[in-house]
Amino acid sequence: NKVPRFVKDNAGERSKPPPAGVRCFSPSPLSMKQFLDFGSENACERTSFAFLRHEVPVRLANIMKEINLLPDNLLGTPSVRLVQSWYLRSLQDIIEFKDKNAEEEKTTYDFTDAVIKILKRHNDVVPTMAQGLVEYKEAYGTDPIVSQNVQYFLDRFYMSRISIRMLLNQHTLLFAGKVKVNPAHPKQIGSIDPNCRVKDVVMDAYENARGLCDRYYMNSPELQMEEFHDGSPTVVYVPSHLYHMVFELFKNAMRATMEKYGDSTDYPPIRAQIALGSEDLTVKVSDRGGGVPLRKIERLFTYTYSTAPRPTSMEARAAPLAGYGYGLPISRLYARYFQGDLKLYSLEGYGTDAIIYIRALSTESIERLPVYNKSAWKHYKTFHEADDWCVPSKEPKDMTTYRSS
Ligand code: W6P
Repeated sequence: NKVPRFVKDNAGERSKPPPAGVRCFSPSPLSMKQFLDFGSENACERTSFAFLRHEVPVRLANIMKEINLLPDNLLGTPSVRLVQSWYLRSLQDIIEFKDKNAEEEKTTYDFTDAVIKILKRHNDVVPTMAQGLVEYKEAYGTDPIVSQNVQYFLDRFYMSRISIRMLLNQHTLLFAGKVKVNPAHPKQIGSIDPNCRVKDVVMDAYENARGLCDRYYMNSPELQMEEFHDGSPTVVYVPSHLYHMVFELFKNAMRATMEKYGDSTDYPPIRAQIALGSEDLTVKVSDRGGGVPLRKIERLFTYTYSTAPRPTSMEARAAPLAGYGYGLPISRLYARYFQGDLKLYSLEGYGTDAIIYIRALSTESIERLPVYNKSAWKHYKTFHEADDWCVPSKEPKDMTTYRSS
């Protein structure tokens, strides 16, 4: 074992549990309707500014408390330190506006400027955190307890990031230009489409995944699209989030199909089904790429499992469908962000169904946000005892012991 290189012991400070019930510092989840209201006629930049100058520091501070609970050796890696410094900077940048006069044009102008700077500063958080995990693994190897804590942390950390970027991005799209309408998407309210045609997004993602597949494998599976309704279902949703999810699913489905059928001339098509019910809008992407055994499904969503040194060679970069990376776990967070989910069901030896669940009703599409409290704190601090299920043994107990004669 190597000498720990990045240890800094501030565990005394960090082991204090959080105070109970300080509600004004808990994040406030927004509904789709509230997001749309910020973009409506009677809402203005000042309203958005007043909300964000409180809410953004709250969301930043909540997740910063959790960063501080990471194991010393991980928190001490240069990459995690760097990410931590970005969060501190951005928190300071926003807190600057605490006592500024919202009626002055300069204030709101400077604020929008600060928001843009923050979005840029945090652009590379995901690859940088991944690099931190690589640095940790190289120095200390892998450990199931740390891996479990990292999974818990990164799901919350990336969800927090998605939510903060959503807030900041809406503000810039609505108020950074002279007009509220986005010329590329005139019917959207910022990044939200009140009439998002799911089929169009699915088709677009398929075509783009297919382009990558064709380049890499010189061929690609067809798409078989099925809808079960007259007229194409629409939802109030963020099309770019839906695109991100289905694009990821198509890449995986195509890779599995191409790898299984190798050089054959035709491939089983990928099927996409879209269904709308009273509660759910469901998108199912099915492939016949041979499937994944149940034992290995969870790994597809595990950050520590998917963490490999970043491709540096041109060859590795050119492989567009290679490596699961963080695509699936982050896609699942996008689905969960507005109270949906993403699940994989596989039939090993045959193929895989990947299902995205989206809330059909915009009144139910409310941000799902992590909050730092005692229960979260316990997740990091709990001493992990032995599992309460037996370990299956390959060598069964010698049953002769129990012979009656
Ligand atoms: C596979 C593995 C996978 C992950 C996600 C989506 C589809 C598929 N197909 O074989």
